[in-house]
Amino acid sequence: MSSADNRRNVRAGYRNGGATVEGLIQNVDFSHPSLNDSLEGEIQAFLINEDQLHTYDDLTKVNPVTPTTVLKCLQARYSVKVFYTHAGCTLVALNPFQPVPDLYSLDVMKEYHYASQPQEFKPHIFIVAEEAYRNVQGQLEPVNQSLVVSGESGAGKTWTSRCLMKYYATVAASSSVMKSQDTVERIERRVLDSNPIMEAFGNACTLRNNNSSRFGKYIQLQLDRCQLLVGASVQTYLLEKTRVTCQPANERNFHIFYQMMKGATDQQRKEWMMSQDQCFAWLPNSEKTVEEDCFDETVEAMVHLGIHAERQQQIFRILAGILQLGNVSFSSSTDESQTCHLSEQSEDFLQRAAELLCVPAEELQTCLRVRTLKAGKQNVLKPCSQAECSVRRDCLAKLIYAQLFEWIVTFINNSICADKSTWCNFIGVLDVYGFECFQINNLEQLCINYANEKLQQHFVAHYLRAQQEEYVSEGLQWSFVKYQDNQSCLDLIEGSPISVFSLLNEESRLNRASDAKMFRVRLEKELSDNGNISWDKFSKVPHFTVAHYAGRVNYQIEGMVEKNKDPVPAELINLFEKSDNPLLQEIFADKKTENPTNRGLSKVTVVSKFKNSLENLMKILHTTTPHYTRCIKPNPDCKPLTFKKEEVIMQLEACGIVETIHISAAGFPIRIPFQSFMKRYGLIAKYSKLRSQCVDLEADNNDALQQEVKKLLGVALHHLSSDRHSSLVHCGKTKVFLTQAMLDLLEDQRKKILSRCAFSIQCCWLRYQ
Ligand code: AOV
Ligand code: MG
Repeated sequence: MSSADNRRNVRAGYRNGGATVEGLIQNVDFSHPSLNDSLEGEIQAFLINEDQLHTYDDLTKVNPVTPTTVLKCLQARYSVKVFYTHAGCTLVALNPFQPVPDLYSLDVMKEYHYASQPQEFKPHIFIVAEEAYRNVQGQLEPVNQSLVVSGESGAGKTWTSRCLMKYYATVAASSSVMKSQDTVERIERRVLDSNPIMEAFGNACTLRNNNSSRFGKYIQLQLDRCQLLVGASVQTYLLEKTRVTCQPANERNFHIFYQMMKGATDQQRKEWMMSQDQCFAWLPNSEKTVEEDCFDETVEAMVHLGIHAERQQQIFRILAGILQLGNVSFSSSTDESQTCHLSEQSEDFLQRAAELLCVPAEELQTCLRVRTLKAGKQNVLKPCSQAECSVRRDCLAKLIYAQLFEWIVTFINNSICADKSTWCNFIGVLDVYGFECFQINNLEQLCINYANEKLQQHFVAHYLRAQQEEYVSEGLQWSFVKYQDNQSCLDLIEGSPISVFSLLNEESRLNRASDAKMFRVRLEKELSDNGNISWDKFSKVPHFTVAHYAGRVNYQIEGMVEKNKDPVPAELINLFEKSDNPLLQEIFADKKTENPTNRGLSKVTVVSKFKNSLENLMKILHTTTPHYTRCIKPNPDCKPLTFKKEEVIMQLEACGIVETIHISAAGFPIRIPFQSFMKRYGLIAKYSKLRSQCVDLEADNNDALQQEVKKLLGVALHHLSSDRHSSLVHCGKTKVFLTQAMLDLLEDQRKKILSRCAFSIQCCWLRYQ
């Protein structure tokens, strides 16, 4: 092409599409030296070198990949205070158990957010955050994202989720927010403030974690067309409400009660009838102080979210009422009627509870002590035994607390959720309770561990299985990496027709007197051929053991059926919907609509409800692009900077990290359909000096497209041997499969062409003028 032609084309370029660089370069010929020679260094195999282990920021670079080498690498990094490491598609986060100065500062956020290639920076949770954020907009098409944070109890999931939310509240906020640290406000502020409230009401100090989440949550951060955060919505999962009335040894009740005890003013104490030296049966270990005992922060967050002072008073009076109720005890009667009485001092506590909960004391007492049975059209009153009275008292407290929690979550949602017309995509952050195995485990742990099995299955299905199956269906040469599939454990727990849940539900419906015994007998009889369940034949305590992906857990059967039924006496609902506390009235009115039979028994069992809510969650997750972060707890005692190999290796093995690394290392994590691929990278062939290889961007059928893609790849990789091609990129039947190195290479070439074009145009333009 003559330079005059060239100048003409430049002029035409300006006229036809001068607004974009690509418009400018139409038909302009640029000959330039070979585009790339930088790749060689990037793709060399890393052989294990012990001194350098801490420098490997992606475990796929460790060679060979074995549990031992991976462990060594993580340990080496931990010892030099590097807490994040990539493992292919997953990010491994080791818990430092101490604040790490400046790791999460505004400056660091900016660094990752404004980087052209954040992946080139040190591994960090902000890389995952930024990747999801850029994905929403989509190089190819916008798609919702999910950040799935998993790991055992105390591993750092909630901490990580908070970091993620803070990141988005900063980078996705209006531009002024990026300027200084503490100006996160308006909707961003409210979204962040939902955390301290939900944690105050839903977290507690357990043996594993001083701030253990006792509920699961999935928060969807809503983004508008400009990628700005305009709102959020929270979905919560099964609050462990038994904790209100029964705290395992050396554990505590929910934080909010201790916050009130410690943070109330004298005036508030008086109003809530709690003197400083009063002991509450349901507040064990109150001498223990944890970081989360921060009443002012909770109240401040409530104010920001719009829970006004009067409402707050109603909430705190309800909580104070629950504490008084916990001090009410019953003694059995010696007379014939078998009614039981309030034990000494309990009169006082009951009076106070009634006053705080705004119901008549007499009626409250009757509700706790007398059951109303329906006999035809008549009501028959039946006095309760001592044990029954206690059960009714506990049931009332749990019901009030759970309803209050639900009310708070709904309030938060009303306060932070944006109008559907204002947002178009979301980034979901999932933080559920981690895998738990205590000395005594019951229905709560079964549900928690079941939720973790579900998440593991999502990971296995999405990543380990789907990725490999796609390779095969696209005709790639691939030998399957074996991985631990947890389907059989899930079948055991939730499958049909017979599973632990189905038998539990059946026993709950049958309402037999000796349900624990019967449940155990049926489990043994009907599930004995499932390899994931076993029994210790010599144990006297009815139990069963489940082999979960993360370890074996012994579940106690006693009490399980009753917990699953979760009965609510109708008398209690009737009494509380008449309470003079407007909030109680409201939440009990809701309960009544939910339970219109008025028989007091919830028709839906706890496990059925939980299973449904998890299935809905999985459906949402399947429609999003997931990003996985695996939090690892480096030692069981939550000690700062302490790395216990046995602990870590168990967690790595349980979540299949080694298999993930194998698949990631050998695989092609990026896949782009032919058409989209040509659209983005076609110009590499078009403006290459290898003119003979110029590709046809208009190819319209799949075979032709495949041919053009192959040509394009030939151009992009012309300086590499064909062996190298196959380790970097594969042309499937409908998609191109790429490694990150290959994607970087293509992006690099594309960028070089575009900038060279821009430069040449400028030169031509100047000459032309
Ligand atoms: P979890 O959410 O995974 O457990 P958390 O997120 O509550 O665990 O973490 C436990 C504790 O570890 C936190 O309270 C912090 O003290 C500390 N921690 C975690 N991550 C970091 C970090 N990146 N930097 C500093 N400290 C950290 V549970 O909810 O129990 O499953 O039910
Ligand atoms: Mg947590």
